This record gives sequence, structure tokens and C-alpha cells, in this order.
Amino acid sequence: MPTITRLINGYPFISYTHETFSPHEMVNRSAAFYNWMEKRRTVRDFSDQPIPFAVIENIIKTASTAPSGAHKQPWTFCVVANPSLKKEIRIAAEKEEKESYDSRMSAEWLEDLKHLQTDWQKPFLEIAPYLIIVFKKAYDLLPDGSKRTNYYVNESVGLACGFLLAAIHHAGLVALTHTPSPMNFLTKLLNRPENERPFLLIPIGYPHEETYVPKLERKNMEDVLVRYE
Ligand code: IYR
Repeated sequence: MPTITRLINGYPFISYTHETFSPHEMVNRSAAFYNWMEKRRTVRDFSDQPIPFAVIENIIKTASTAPSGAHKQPWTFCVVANPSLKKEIRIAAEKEEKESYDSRMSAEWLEDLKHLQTDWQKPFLEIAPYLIIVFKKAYDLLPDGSKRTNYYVNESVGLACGFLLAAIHHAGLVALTHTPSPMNFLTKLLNRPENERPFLLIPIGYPHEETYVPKLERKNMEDVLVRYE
């Protein structure tokens, strides 16, 4: 079908069509998608095997299709492969994490993390072939130095990260949503402008050939779905 362009109150709109399915096909497709998404796991043991940069570009293109407040797309994806920069990031992250695990995190928090067996050491920051550091743009900075407001920035960037994780899973790779805290060292190390704040640090790669993940249960539907008829 040809795309039709029309102006609505002077603003350009294009016709949109989307492939639709019968109820039966929808049930099957949504079940198949669930069964495949359900296999995604956060992984902390990476192989150092290289991956093509084209994959990184494609998954970031996918992430960047996420909806955002007023379509401001308030995100920047920094991709680090340089070994010495990865090392600097590891050193800075481990310094913060050691402090957090030793004194900043509450007893309850440490207890809640026990089943994941995490600690302050972050070797994956050097081993994974790429680190994607997602920055949120608190506001836009125009070339003349003026500021423009962004809206629902956390929601928008969170959605983009969800798309990114699904794209990583689809490519057959694994990732870790790492949140060193505080993470302002990333703004400095990556030389980001004043309007950008680090949001998530995502190592990506193949899983290590012998990888274990915590035996987790996902919540039951009764616990997450409330139906109003
Ligand atoms: N940021 C720390 C601690 C941590 C916190 C949560 I909440 C996790 O789900 C996992 C870890 C770390 O990365 O180790």
C-alpha cells in the first residue's frame, strides 16, 4: 500500500498500516514470543569472544525506536571496546562498589542480594567485548547553549533499555544491567556533556562457555495480573 501523506493542522502525518492476525494466530504468536523472551537471563560471566560492531549498531537502532516523551528521544548510547578505557571503568566502578558493599548498602539490601551472589568485583567490565553505557538527557542542549526541556526522561530511557535487552536476546547475545552506584564517574571518563546523566551500564557479549545463573522463579500471573471485567 502506498504511503499517503497529509497535513493535519499544518503538521505532516503519514498513513500507517500494520500487519494484523486472527485471534488464534495472536494467541499462538504471543505464546511463542513469551516462551522465547522467558529464556532471557541476566548473565555475569562473559566470553571475551569478539562480536561484530554491526550487531551493536542494529541493537542500538532498535533501542532508539522506543517511544519517548514528546518524541524527544532523550538518550545517548556510548559503546566502549577500548581495553584501557574498559579497565578505567572497571577500576572506578569497583571503587564505588567496594564502598557500597562495605558500608553504603543496608543490611536488608545485602540480605536481598545474597541469592544472586554479587559482590564488589566486576571483572566482566574488562572481559565483555563491548560495554554500552546508556545516558539519559535530562534536557537538550542546543548548539547556541540554550536548554530545551525533555519529558518523562526515566520512563523513555527505561523503555529504550527494554528494547535494547530484547534486541540483545534476539541476536543470541547476553547482557547485564549493571548499576554501579553512584555512577557519575562515567560522565567524566566518557567526557559527556552537562545535560547527560548515566542511566545503565550494559556489558554485552557471548556468555562464558560455562555459565551459571541463579535459580530464580518468576512471579505467578495471579501475583502480577489484576483483571477488571
Ligand atoms: N549495584 C551493585 C549491587 C546490586 C544491586 C542490585 I538492586 C542488584 O539487583 C544487583 C546488584 C552491583 O552491581 O553489584
